[in-house]
Amino acid sequence: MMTDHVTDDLRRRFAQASRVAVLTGAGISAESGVPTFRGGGGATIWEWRGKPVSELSSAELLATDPKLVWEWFDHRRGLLKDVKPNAGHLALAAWEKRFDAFTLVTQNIDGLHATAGNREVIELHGSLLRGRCTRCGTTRELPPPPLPEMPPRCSCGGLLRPDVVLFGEDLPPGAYERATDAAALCEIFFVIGTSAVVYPAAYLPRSAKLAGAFVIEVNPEETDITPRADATILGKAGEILPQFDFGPHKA
Ligand code: BJW
Ligand code: ZN
Repeated sequence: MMTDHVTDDLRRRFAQASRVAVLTGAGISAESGVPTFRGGGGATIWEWRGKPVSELSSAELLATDPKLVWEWFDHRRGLLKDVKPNAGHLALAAWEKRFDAFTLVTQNIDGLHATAGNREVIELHGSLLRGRCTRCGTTRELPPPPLPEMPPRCSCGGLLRPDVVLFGEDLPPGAYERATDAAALCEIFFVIGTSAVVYPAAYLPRSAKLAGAFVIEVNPEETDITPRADATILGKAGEILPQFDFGPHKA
């Protein structure tokens, strides 16, 4: 089913559910002004300093030119400086309070779900706001950009790397497992603002569907998930998500 607004049937299902899981991607932050990776109408980062994102965010480049990779991430952190959560993020923060079981899984590294008020966020691809020591493994909050030291170091003397998951790297321990558990147990699975081409995140809506969840996609464009979703709402997250309300079924 394809629609451009939240229908009464979707609103009723939502109001009656008690277990909800959500997967978000770059599209949810688009209305806050954060560029997406692969289209969707707004600003999109394809390349920076003449290199494509796939090369910049790669383990190969990190091994050969960590300074350049840090400059790329520092540039991205600079873009986030004045960015605020939008109505889509805020709706998800309200959902967390409301449902008996609510799991928010994000591919985003911008930290905006936490800023919006979600207390538990499974960050599949890590965070732009943290570094991780390549010697002792400690993660630490980074100072605001620009970084004074490039590449930055841990107090143990080891080099820090961005605490993000680059192509070909494993996801943070346990993160994907917790996400698949939520996908298997939920009644409604939302896929919001993701092109769903990056794995293993893109398996989550598929596994939720196989486990019997009702899958609702929110995206201004059709994606690979659209033919598999029970409903696709063609629209912007910040406009669509606040249209879901909880109805009278719970006090
Ligand atoms: C709106 C909107 C609005 C606009 N409202 N919506 C199985 C099959 C095939 C390949 C693989 C596979 N398993 C693993 C792979 C390899 C690889 C992969 O998936 N490659 C594919 C690209 C082919 N995956 C990996 O390497 C992963 N690791 C892994 O699997 O480890 C195990 C392993 C190790 C070694 C060997 C083999 C296996 C790791 C993936 C890490 C991805 N990292 C990135 C970069 C992070 C750092 C950085 O930011 O630079 O994460 S890639 C990039 O894409 C970023 C994103 O999180 C990710 C997903 O993008 P997302 O969020 O979907 O954004 P967009 O831009 O694509 O889409 C935006 C959407 O929003 C659009 O649809 C718009 O329409 C929509 N939109 N405005 C709502 N207002
Ligand atoms: Zn260290």
